[in-house]
Amino acid sequence: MIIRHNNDILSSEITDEALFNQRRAWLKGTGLLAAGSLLPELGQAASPKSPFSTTETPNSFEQITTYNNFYEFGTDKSEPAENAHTLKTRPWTVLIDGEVEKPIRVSIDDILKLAAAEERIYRLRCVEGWSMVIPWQGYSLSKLLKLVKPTSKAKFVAFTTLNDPRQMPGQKVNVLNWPYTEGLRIDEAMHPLALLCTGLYGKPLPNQSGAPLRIVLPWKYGFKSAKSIVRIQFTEQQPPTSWNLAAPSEYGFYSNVNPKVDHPRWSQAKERRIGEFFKRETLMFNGYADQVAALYAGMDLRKNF
Ligand SMILES: Nc1nc2c(c(=O)[nH]1)N[C@H]1C(S)=C(S)[C@@H](COP(=O)(O)O)O[C@H]1N2
Ligand SMILES: [Mo]
Repeated sequence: MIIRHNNDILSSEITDEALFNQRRAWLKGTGLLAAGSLLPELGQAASPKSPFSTTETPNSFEQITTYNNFYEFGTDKSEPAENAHTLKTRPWTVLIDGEVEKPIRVSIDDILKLAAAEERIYRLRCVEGWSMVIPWQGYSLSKLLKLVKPTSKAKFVAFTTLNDPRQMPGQKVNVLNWPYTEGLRIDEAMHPLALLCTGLYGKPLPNQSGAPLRIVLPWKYGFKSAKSIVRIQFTEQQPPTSWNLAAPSEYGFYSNVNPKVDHPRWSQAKERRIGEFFKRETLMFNGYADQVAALYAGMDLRKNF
């Protein structure tokens, strides 16, 4: 049953990916892609393409959905794809509360209706030293956050993943503090690059990728991009985060991609793109220095790693 289910998904996705790449190749040929014009219609993949997108060639759907970090479904890269079918993504609500005038609970269907999804092709740079290029779908996180009025005390935003060991068997193992939590400063969360992500390759997010919604912060190491979020909390104090709690000297609160600040156990100067053999140079803020460096003006990035 499970195997057949996976095969069904794969065959349809491969077709979409082939069309997606054909469409990109054709657009490049006509010069339309460089001009940044809207993509021609092609089912769900026909969302407008963001000016924030990288022009690098995306990894394949197969690579993106079979090489994952999602410890709630196991710590091996292949385990989320094998195990995440137990996650139930409907009904699904997100509680937005904390330092806000009026807390709200929104359903995933209302979140999907709130704004039109666009395609954002972002590099994802994992702190472990590998990277991928992924055509995400979604809209700026700020659009959802603006639904509530934060009080004057609010300085940070905390994100919490679902906590349910029956659906997420990896939570029975104490590798991290469950539920998975992450956090951002408000100005980081409101930055237009911060993506509220509901799909990839023009399809709803596969479970192993963080269905039904996750965030993607392309200028930060991958672990800041929390998956399967059920709660967004405005806080006065910097919120605790799972990786920082697990190893505070290795994983800081900011975790901006920075080739000049090494992890205590390895260099961050280079990365291996999944599917490639030779390493590439890692770019400051993962290539988004022009857009985000101002957020950290005057900060010692060695101390605030
Ligand atoms: N809830 C949750 N979110 C998570 C993780 C996790 O284990 N649990 N892993 C993080 C890490 S380390 C990375 S690199 C990215 C991986 O995203 P991907 O599998 O979609 O490439 O998800 C991040 N979000
Ligand atoms: Mo990661």
